[in-house]
Amino acid sequence: MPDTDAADGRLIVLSNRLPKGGIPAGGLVFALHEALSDAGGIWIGAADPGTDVKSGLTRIDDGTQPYERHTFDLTEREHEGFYLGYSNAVLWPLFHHRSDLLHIREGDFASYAAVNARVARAIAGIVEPDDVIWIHDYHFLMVAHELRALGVQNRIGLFLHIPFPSQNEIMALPQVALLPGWIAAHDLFGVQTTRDVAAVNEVLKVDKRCQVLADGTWIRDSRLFQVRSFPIGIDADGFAEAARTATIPRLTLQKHAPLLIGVDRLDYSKGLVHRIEAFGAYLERRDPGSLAPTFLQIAPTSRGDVAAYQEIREELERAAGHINGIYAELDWTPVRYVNRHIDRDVIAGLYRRADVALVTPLADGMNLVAKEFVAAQDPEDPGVLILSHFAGAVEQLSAALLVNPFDQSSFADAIERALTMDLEERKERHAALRKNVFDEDIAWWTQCFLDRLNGAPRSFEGDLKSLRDELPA
Ligand code: ADQ
Repeated sequence: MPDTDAADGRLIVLSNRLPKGGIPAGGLVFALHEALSDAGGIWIGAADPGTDVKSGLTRIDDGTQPYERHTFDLTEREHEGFYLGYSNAVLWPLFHHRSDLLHIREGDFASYAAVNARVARAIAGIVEPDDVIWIHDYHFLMVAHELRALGVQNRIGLFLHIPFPSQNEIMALPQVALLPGWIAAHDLFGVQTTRDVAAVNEVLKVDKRCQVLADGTWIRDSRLFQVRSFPIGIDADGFAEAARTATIPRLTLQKHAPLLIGVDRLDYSKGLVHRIEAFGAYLERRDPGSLAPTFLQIAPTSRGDVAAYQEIREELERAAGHINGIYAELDWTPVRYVNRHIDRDVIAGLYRRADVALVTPLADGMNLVAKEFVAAQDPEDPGVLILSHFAGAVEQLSAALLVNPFDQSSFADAIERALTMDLEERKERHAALRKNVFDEDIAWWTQCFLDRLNGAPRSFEGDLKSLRDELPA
């Protein structure tokens, strides 16, 4: 059999962002913090861009955590080319099915490749034989490939937080021919959903050097690697507790008026304009004698220096203003749009206060807001989750009211149904959703990924036929 011994060395985590102060409760950062606290190890992330760049790592030496934290430097130009350019104006739109927003500029890929290579050299300089390397997201698709070129043999896993595009869409990436080699450099390439696994497999099938074995393991140039889905979860217990105990500001709604909520980074993938327009379509048909609903959309600006993000912000403001212009009364503002970061506990309390959540992205790797909303509800009187078919969360949360955000009329139907759903149906749907959110939480996700990475079959030097005979079918 190929060597499948679990490594018991340190964990080395690479993510673009590194928490520099305290560790926020809940969420991915908290999960990685827990995993590192258990295994011991090193967390590596980008420093703020500057002009002076060192090639190695700089340790943040504040002694607050039971593991090491290191940053790598980025020049202003690398921030522009690697981060704003190739990562967020090429990979992000392409992987979210928005090739119309692709902004391919000369030099950005060179910057991405240079940063990935420098980070790989820095990791190669500190890695010890038993260490396990866990890379996060689309910013670092080439790091494992660079590490292998430097002779690093350690187990390397990558988790992609965003969706994977179709074979047809990926053809718009100038570096498409290199992609199978980047993927194959990992022992484990993790994605959010089974449909992402299928999409990665389509891309690998086109590569003549890749072959798939009966159990789904891939082999390329004698290297074995796996592509698997690991739907990310949340700290469900922590979130539920925060929701129960949160103090939220007074919302000054009309008495008994229903509250709908949306919480998203201000990103074109989140479907914010479609959502507001669907709410407008619902208002148009609603019985004027019924209680006046308010839709609270919390959407802090993100990546504000990428052009497409400035545009979506303007579109959202226009759409919200338009609906309010038609329907607002002296004592009723139908759409409330809050463009700022809100404390997690207040968000938790708002979810619990809300009657309906609109989680309706046009494309999303998972969408944690859907799970947070479910965890925050009172099981005896739960709110209704309206969830887009295009959120990765739909594979687990099929008991939500599912919508196609592009179809305004059926979206408005779903809002009407959510606002009028009886308690029995709300409880039934919520119980199914809740079970999933609590069973498959963030600790479950971390464990699944690391167990699979530690047990992944390694590179195989023998002949392919005997390998096929040995692997389980
Ligand atoms: P994101 O695109 O950032 O993450 P999401 O999964 O929705 O999307 O997570 C957003 C988080 O930010 C949630 O925890 C939410 O509560 C919080 N948040 C949003 N708006 C906020 C505000 N105004 N104030 C405070 N907090 C706010 C990427 C992928 C997702 C994937 C995650 C994790 O795009 O598909 O689910 O990674 O893998």
